[in-house]
Amino acid sequence: MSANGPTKSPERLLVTGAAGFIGSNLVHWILANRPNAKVVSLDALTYAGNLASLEDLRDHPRHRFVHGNICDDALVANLIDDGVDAIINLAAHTHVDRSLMDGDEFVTTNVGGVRVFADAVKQHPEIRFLHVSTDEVYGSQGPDEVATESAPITPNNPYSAAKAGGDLLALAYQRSFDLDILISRCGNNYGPYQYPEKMIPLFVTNLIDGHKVPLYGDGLNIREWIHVEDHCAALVSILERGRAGEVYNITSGEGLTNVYLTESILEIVGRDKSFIEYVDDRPGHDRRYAIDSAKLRNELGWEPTFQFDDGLRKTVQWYRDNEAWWRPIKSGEYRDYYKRQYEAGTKS
Ligand code: NAD
Ligand code: TDX
Repeated sequence: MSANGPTKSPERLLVTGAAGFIGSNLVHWILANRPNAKVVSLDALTYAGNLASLEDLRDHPRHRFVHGNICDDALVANLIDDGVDAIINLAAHTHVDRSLMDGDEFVTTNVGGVRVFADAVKQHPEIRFLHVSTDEVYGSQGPDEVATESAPITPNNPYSAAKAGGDLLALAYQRSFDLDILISRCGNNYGPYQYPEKMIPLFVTNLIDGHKVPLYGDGLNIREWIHVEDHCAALVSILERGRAGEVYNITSGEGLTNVYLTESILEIVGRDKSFIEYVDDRPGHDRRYAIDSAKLRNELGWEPTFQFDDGLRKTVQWYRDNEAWWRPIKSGEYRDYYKRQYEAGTKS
């Protein structure tokens, strides 16, 4: 691959965080849409990693699952020695509320894990490394602000600060050693296989079971929501045609308040507003995320395909049809779902 981007689709891919929400969707997307691609899925199977999300790929001839940690230099080196053209790094600790309780694993994986791959591609500069990041690194935007890729990095919670650290480290290695490293930054994803601690699957599954939904603060925080399949298509475009050293924002541009989103979910599931329970706000809760994806759209021709209302209906239906996927999760750790929020004592 040249510094101007690969000349053809990379065929031997290492996808990390592949048993998580976006990772499992991405592995399915690649195997379905890139008939020559072979995928090695690496995942530590933390609480958020679920092999059930890859179950149908168990005997797939172009897929192999490896249980392991991205912070393990020797394991990563061995996987690379097996033959890898490109790495897509999604492995991370991802839940903001958890990062507020204990930031340790966030720094270890979200910063330290990126260092492992940066050093690995320093030894193998022929490998393209796409590091998957988030709009949260730009911090909260004012009412009329929209962050482009050159906006200041001003994260406000331990999760996003650790993601920002990983981004900066990846970019520093790219510049220092002229490596084939790129970064994507996406808004909030929704769709199948999302762990029911995140807002949409938490609210949908609570409402299916007749439980209330905990809305933080005044509910007027704004997030831009994108269907996970649109994110996957964008990642593959960036991997195949993005320019080394560049950052690409990914967004649908559909910014919604949490109240609007909650009422949309209530309507689809068939519950009234009495199912909303306003609870204490998340500490440091970013008011509004808004990013500009003109670079991705103009340079690589990517466009989202899902219209939010339709994508949300399909997603609710997926959780209705796949109780066998989420019930085991909720019946254990999430039995007392919102009482656990801020169990470290920050919630009054
Ligand atoms: P997720 O929590 O559902 O999945 C993360 C996966 O990473 C899990 O399977 C977990 O087991 C694995 N993992 C964690 N630490 C690991 C380690 N040290 N080694 C190997 N595997 C490890 O998260 P997600 O929502 O699928 O997010 C994936 C990536 O996309 C993250 O990097 C996240 O920052 C980024 N992102 C997510 C969103 C979103 O809305 N979900 C938006 C933008 C960017
Ligand atoms: O119970 C809840 N009640 C509530 O009001 C939860 C879990 C969330 N919220 C609010 C907080 C946010 O304003 O809903 C919004 C969305 O919350 P999350 O689903 O936790 O997502 P967010 O904090 O925005 O971060 C997500 O998007 C960016 C992902 O978790 C990150 O991994 C990604 O980088």
